[in-house]
Amino acid sequence: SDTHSNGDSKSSVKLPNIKFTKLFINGEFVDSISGKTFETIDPRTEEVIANIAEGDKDDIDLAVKAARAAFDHGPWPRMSGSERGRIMMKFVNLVEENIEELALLDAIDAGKVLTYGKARDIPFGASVLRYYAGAADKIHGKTLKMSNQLQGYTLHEPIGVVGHIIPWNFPAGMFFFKVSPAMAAGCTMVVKPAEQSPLSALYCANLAKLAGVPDGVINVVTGFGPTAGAAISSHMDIDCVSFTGSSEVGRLVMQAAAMSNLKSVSLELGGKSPLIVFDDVDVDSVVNLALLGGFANKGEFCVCSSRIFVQEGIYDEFVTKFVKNAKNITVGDPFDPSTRQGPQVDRAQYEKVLSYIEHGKRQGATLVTGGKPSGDKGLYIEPTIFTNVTDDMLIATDEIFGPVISLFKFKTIEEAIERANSTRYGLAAGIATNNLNIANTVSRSLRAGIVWINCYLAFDADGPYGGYKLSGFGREFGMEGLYKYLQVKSVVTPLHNSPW
Ligand code: TXE
Repeated sequence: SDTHSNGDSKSSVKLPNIKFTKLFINGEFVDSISGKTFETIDPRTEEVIANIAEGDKDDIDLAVKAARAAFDHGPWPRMSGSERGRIMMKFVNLVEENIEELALLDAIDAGKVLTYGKARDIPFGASVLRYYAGAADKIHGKTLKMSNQLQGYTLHEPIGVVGHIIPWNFPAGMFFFKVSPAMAAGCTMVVKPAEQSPLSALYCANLAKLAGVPDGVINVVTGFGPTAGAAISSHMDIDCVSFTGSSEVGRLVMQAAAMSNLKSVSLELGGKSPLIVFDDVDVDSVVNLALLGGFANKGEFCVCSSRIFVQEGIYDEFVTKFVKNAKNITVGDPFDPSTRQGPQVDRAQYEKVLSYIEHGKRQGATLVTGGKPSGDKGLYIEPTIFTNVTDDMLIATDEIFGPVISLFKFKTIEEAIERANSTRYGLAAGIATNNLNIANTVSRSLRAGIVWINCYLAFDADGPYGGYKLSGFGREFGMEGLYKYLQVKSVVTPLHNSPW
């Protein structure tokens, strides 16, 4: 198609230099104990980018030992918050000097559009690290005026050794979302990047070392979910696991945590987020918002507005404009500056998306644009839109995690709220209206962890977000994002004349 860019300017494309392919344990890059490696694949071509050390249970054990020693005896949890913050700021500065390199790694490893990586993903990851660097010396408890002539205070202590299991849709960004609050809290950690996209986390580990983060504070073990990932969730010496990924694996993680040492768990899982468009809006601008919300990062975004509800008065106009603009999205090589949508991350995801498209057609939805692979090689899929979708079709109920949007027509506010909420998930939602009362009423009624009014994907390091229902629990960003890495201890003392 004329909107597929093949990256013909290949000779001028700068590809990343792959420097780090080994596990990062106790401040050193090491081979896996088994000596095994796995291939990480370039989704533009399905060719091998590099062989990566394949960590499994034994390597996780080694990394946990390093993290435990750094927690029990190392300087990190013992230094003042401001000292930790100072080291984290050095880390941020290095990240900001390496924005291009990190964006290049995520582009080749996960098919993420380079220009967006440089302008948005990596700078946002850095802003999260900077936010928590600034929070590190603002962690404090309360004084408690108790009954019975007692007084108390609370101490907020780091929870201990944290396991972070991260997905592939925002490899570098997610690394910072996870490690930053845990670092500020004074925790030490083991990070397991997704097997599809291990490169940027290893690169970040090296930046942490250069910034002076003590050995053992951040360990990165690359490997597969059922081996390295499961070794984290079932580990007896990890105090907290923070997971982002599928709801299915989220259940396994929680089960393993329960059956091992009852480590605390936070889960950021899938979504099927609604965007509700009321008929008082300026259609052109909301069409652009909806394109962003629905197709950003090729739909590989847990908060994607994959269900768009449009009020009947503007429905036809909205559909026409939305489809026209979706057709203009340039799909192609993520290194090409004209590209807006890169390839799906791997063959499994690509096939999952195409099979949902088939379901949609088979169940009787109307395919209005897209619906098939884009280009003749690589894992590209055309931006796809369905209308005449009923709320119970698979394309309306399941997280597709690809560039596939369903459009629905609604009449009343009540109907919109009810249908928007009729999902197993509850991660994000959007409302487009100029009516303040409608915006406030609907935002209160939606069962979702973040509601965007007249914007979408408007994330900020200061704004907590996370799941309701099957989208998980626990919050990321903001001070709420820090609390899961802290234990609260009450210290109680009698006053003079206390019966104690
Ligand atoms: O996820 P997995 P997959 C959704 C999205 C996608 C689907 C499947 O719908 O299509 O999940 O993607 C590790 N114990 N999201 O299969 O398997 C794994 O190695 C411990 C939404 O890639 O959940 C990786 O590091 N860990 C999402 C991480 O879990 C295990 C982002 C996520 O992979 C494990 C990604 C196990 N038994 C997918 N099995 C979001 N919320 O943004 C796997 N892992």
